[in-house]
Amino acid sequence: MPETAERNFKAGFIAITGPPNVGKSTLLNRMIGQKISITSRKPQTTRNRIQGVVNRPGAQIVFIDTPGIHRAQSPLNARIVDTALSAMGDVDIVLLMVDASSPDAESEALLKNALQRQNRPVILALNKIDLIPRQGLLEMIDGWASGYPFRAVVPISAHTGEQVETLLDELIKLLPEGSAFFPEEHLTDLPVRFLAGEIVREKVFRQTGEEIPYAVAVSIDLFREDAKKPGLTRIHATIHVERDSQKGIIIGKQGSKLKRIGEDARKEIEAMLGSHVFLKLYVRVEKNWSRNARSLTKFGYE
Ligand SMILES: Nc1nc2c(ncn2[C@@H]2O[C@H](COP(=O)(O)OP(=O)(O)OP(=O)(O)O)[C@@H](O)[C@H]2O)c(=O)[nH]1
Ligand SMILES: [Mg+2]
Repeated sequence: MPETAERNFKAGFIAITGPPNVGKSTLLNRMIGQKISITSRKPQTTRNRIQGVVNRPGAQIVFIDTPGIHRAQSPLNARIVDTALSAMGDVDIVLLMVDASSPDAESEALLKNALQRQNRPVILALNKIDLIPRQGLLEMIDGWASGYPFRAVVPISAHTGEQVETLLDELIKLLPEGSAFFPEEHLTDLPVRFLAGEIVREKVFRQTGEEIPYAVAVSIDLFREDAKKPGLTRIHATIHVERDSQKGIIIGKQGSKLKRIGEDARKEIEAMLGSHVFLKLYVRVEKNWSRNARSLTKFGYE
């Protein structure tokens, strides 16, 4: 009998949900031990469901990292929030994460509301405890625990890793018994082509100011191994923006910004693929794509 079919083995699906920017993707990457979900200081970095598989002795957890829940104003954000809310419907357990160092009352209220409408067990993670004094922590835990019947409340730091294994233990306790869904080496169901596009989008998020990231979508137009040079992958990606002025900002003075974005992305894609990469970036204006239903679908925001 394979190890994963042992009696008492536990396996199940857990959605990581919470307001934007609280550290959901950082936690997923830390638990997996590899970066599969892009992160940045800006809210609304994650736009799709990102599936990542975590194996521990006796258990396999399939995590679904989701976009941050907030009161969406734009059509793009409305789709993104729908994606996040619907992920909660398909899982065994919900992991709600909030930022202990910076409460977001409006999004937290939205989330409590959404949680009350479904009857899945919920565990609360209070993240970023590395940023706050320890004295207030107990009071904060009590405050949250009195407002909702969480199955556990665990203060953590996704950044330093503090208490992350404790959180995993609490989650595993609630998992249903069953055999593993995936072989151990399977970390994600995301194709490398999608991940490459996400890495480019992350570099744009990290290297541009306030408004640009939200106007950006990335498509991969070519992704193939060079026929003449084994070990070299050729990738062409297009950064779509909404206006000419945004195109100028992404390209930068004499192409300097685009060059930096390309270099950073290439290094990370090379590490992911374990091969050399030739990355060619294009910038294209697609007027108001984020308000257009067809463009949203085209760029993968279902
Ligand atoms: N100090 C500190 N920073 C953290 C911690 N966890 C995440 N961060 C930072 O918080 C920012 C947001 O992290 P993300 O993981 O992108 O947050 P998210 O919840 O996935 O955000 P969205 O996808 O936009 O909803 C990044 O700059 C992270 O480095 C933590 O435990 N401590
Ligand atoms: Mg995220």
